[in-house]
Amino acid sequence: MALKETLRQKIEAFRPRTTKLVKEYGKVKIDEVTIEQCIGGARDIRSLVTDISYLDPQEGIRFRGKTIPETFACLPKAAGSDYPTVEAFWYFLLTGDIPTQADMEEVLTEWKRRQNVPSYVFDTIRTLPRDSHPMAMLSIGITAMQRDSKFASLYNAGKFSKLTAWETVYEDACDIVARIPVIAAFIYNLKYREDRQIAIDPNLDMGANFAHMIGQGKAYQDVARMYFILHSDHESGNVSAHTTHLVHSALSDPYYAYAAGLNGLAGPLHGRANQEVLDWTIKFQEKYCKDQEPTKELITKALWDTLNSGQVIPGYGHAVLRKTDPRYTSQREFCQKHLPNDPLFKLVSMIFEVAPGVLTEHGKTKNPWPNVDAQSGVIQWHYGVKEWDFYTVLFGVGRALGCMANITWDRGLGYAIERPKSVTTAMLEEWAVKGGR
Ligand code: CMX
Repeated sequence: MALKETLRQKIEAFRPRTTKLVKEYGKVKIDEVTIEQCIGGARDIRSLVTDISYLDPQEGIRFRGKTIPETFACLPKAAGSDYPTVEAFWYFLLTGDIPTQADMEEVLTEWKRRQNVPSYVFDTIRTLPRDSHPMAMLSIGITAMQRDSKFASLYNAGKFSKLTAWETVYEDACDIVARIPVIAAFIYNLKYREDRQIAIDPNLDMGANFAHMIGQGKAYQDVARMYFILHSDHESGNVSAHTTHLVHSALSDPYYAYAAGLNGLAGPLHGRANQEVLDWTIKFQEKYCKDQEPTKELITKALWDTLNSGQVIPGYGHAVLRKTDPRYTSQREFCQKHLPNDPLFKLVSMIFEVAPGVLTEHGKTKNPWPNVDAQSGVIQWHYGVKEWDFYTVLFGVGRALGCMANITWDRGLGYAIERPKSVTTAMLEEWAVKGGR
């Protein structure tokens, strides 16, 4: 396949850069660590490398050097759509090159070949209680597929080689990104559509096929494409990307690694925030807006009630960003174009006007601006995907693209097992008195 060959050339051409940095400049300092960072979640410590995306605190994410609007503009589009196919984006994330139409179609054909999920995966998910969280179902589905891992087979056969192991990681990565939307659609139909499953349409690209498989029409196709691309990657330190990288660094195969990443994504401070946002907003509507229109005063009160009860405002704040998340802005622009009069969108827009001020007055968060999760659920809700505990699964389908592209490169460049050093509290106390280590 041409993509794999392109990737091979790129990885081989790139390797000497990493080798040279370690060999010749390995002792050059690029950061120092404070006690606050050590206790406070390693915030901002530069200790991970990725060339797939970079997150600037002011500007937001760039995929392979391009902003979100630039990314959407430069890639081949789905037929009759303003949005690129997810397949085109995958090629771009992996290689950094803008695919031609032919490159994109090759990925499309390749994913069709790979997307048949073994029936035992569905059987495994079906045995779970129907009220299991869909993220638990997704994670179990990915773990169940581990027996198919080509990387694990290679390792078990004693054929692991540092130079070529990335090839089977790539194979697993492609299988996972091709199959995960099919598993997600299965979970959706199992949980919310009385197990009425819809077969794959082999003529559709990934986003359109996902729309088809959850019983959605044409209008939702771009929602799926946009959603999966926007949620794909956010450099390497976030919980899902970092967990996937960490677990794979032990040479656990991509199935184990991504199931672990999904388990991290399921946390309310990370991917589950999109579910929490909808929950918060709908409860607000039910409590305050039965007989009246929402007002800024009512929203202000509800936000303070949340803060005063010790909870966070979901969808606001970020560990790295210090401005409105461009992934929020991109989805907001979609709403302004396609659903400007949706009452929930209007309410979310009003929250956007009020929440940053409330959070600033509250005085704790370093970033009072909205993140990706503040806007995403509204779009799903508008198109009839109202089961908000499913929203993190959608995030997980998109995040697979970034995590899988990253671990393919991790193996290509032979990154080491991750193993930071821990210290004791007594050591920190001693160094605190001495003013340093
Ligand atoms: N509402 C209330 N308080 C908030 C807050 C929010 N939205 N965001 C941050 N804070 C608080 C923190 O809880 C922390 O309080 P303590 O000092 O009492 O522990 C303080 O402000 C400082 O936090 P910070 O340095 O600004 O933010 P962190 O890097 O620690 O955390 C994040 C980042 C995203 C976990 C946090 O902003 C948050 O909890 N936001 C709400 C949940 C959310 O939307 N998560 C999704 C993020 C995007 C994603 O990964 O999907």
